[in-house]
Amino acid sequence: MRAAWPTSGREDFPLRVHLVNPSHLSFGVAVITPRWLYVLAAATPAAYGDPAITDETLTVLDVNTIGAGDVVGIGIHTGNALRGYELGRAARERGAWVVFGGIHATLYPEEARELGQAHAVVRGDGDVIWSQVLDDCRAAAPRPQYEGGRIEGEQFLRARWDLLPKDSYMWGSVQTVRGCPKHCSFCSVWRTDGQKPRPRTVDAVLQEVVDLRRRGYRFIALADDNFYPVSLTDLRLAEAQGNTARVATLQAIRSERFELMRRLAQLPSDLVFFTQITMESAEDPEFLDAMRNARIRGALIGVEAVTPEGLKDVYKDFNASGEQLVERLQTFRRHGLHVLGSFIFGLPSDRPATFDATLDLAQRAGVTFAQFVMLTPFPGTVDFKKWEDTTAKKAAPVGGIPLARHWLIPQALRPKVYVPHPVMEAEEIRARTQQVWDRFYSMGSIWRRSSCVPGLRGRLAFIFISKLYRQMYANTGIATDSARVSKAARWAALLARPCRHLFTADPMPELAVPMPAEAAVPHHA
Ligand code: B12
Ligand code: SF4
Repeated sequence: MRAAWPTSGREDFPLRVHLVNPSHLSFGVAVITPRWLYVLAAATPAAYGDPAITDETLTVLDVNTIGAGDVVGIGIHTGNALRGYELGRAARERGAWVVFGGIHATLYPEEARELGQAHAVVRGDGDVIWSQVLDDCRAAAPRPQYEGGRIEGEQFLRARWDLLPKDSYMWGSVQTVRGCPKHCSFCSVWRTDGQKPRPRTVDAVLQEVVDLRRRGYRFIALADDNFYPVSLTDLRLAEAQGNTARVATLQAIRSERFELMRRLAQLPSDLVFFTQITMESAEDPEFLDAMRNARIRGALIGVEAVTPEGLKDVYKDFNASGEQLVERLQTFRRHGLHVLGSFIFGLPSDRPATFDATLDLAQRAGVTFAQFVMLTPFPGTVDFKKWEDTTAKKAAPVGGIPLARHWLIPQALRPKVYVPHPVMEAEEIRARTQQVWDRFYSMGSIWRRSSCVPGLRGRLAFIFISKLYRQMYANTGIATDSARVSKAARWAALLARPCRHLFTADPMPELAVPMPAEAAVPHHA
């Protein structure tokens, strides 16, 4: 029987829109709001009513809420595609129109139709095309594929934060720019989102941040591919080439970034932002200072490797290595920015000694948090293509699934390391990676790092958050069997609840959007 619907009363318009973020692990509380759900909710015309939103990182979808003729939108990245397909099949069985979108569906639309039984797949950005898809479903004539494309920054919609469930997330998420001019070999962003930065307008970003703060969110992830889309080197190169048009474009983007940070700085002082940024920004003290003033307190920095050979492996020559790397990472700390260093293990140039060397560098460089991921060939990347052609096509299937479609292999059978290494066995890489996590997040190390926050309460909060981070990312990601994954998930769920309270603030319903810098200056005749 179809479950009762809380926002019924639209008997004249029975079609319901469901948006589902798939996950095979549910924690009850989640760290960051999955932005796409609330952007697609904003793209849903009012005539369809408020969509029913399910984020499975909180709770599993109750398929009984889906009725015949409803539209079920499922967003997938590679890591949750398998669960997404299960949901697609379940929704189709209930007679609903099934629509897939997100980065993985963009790369493999055929797969979503075949395994997820999608009636339609949206490739690229959903903001503009979604209403068309809904109208076609309503007319019982959805097209198999829609091209959402790469829309311009001004077309990005403001997320519907009014639909957020209560007491569920620690951080809000707001995007300020999409696309990244770099071309790292393990990353798909520059290929799917493009290398041309597409910044949103400053006003649109500010309105969303204020909306979230009004609701009591004071921690906000700026969910950008790269918060620093124009480096000083880019500017110097364009100038040296005498390319005045490019210099003007780059300058305009840079100025707008500063304008954004000036306006963020006018917001309440309890706001805390976190973003992702390239290491080159360490050469730009003016930018780092503006970030600090805007209360951008931390950033994920893709360090990836600590040796020049490792950086070459991933086409990231613009990063520093060795002692210069330590110095660059410390620069962020000097400018008041905490670093979440992201390191990759399993690169062809890695050796057993690389693990200790990486841990040692991370500790000496004073990074506040770190993640140690194992090289995974994500579709859409240069690495994937190379791996597919050289290794995957020749490998034996796992559980009947070709290795080149590793995300379709059931979780319990999934290999932990995909790329064969010239000198180390897969298990050695996994075990050494796990050891590095264990040592970086040992109680002693966390306690030492916790001195970066004032007061005993602050230090205790830091310990909680470090342990939560470790449980959510290391233990659920690289544990070798599903029993350990479930245990880690239970621990994470247990830690998550008290952690959430550390992030909340009293709502500020009266908070106004700060005026642009010029307008804020009083004019005297
Ligand atoms: C923020 C972010 C995170 C946050 C996520 C927080 C959260 N709760 O959402 C954190 C830090 C936790 C994270 C973690 C990881 N991430 Co991440 N992340 C991002 C990032 C930078 C932005 C995502 C975002 O919010 N975008 C804004 C929204 C509005 O855009 P969107 O999701 O693309 O949605 C639009 C369209 O895709 C489309 N759409 C999406 N869904 C649907 C559904 C339907 C029905 C329709 C019609 C349209 C549609 O419309 C939307 C609006 O335009 C992206 C980069 C990127 N450019 O996407 C990487 C990215 C998604 N992450 C990636 C990866 C690899 C990871 C990790 C595996 C990293 C790691 N090694 O640990 C983990 C995995 C986490 C997990 N649970 O599995 C990859 C995914 C690659 C792939 N092929 O799947 C990306 C693309 C980055 C990259 N370097 O390649 N990530
Ligand atoms: S890893 Fe970061 S810097 Fe490299 S292309 Fe992807 S988003 Fe850009």
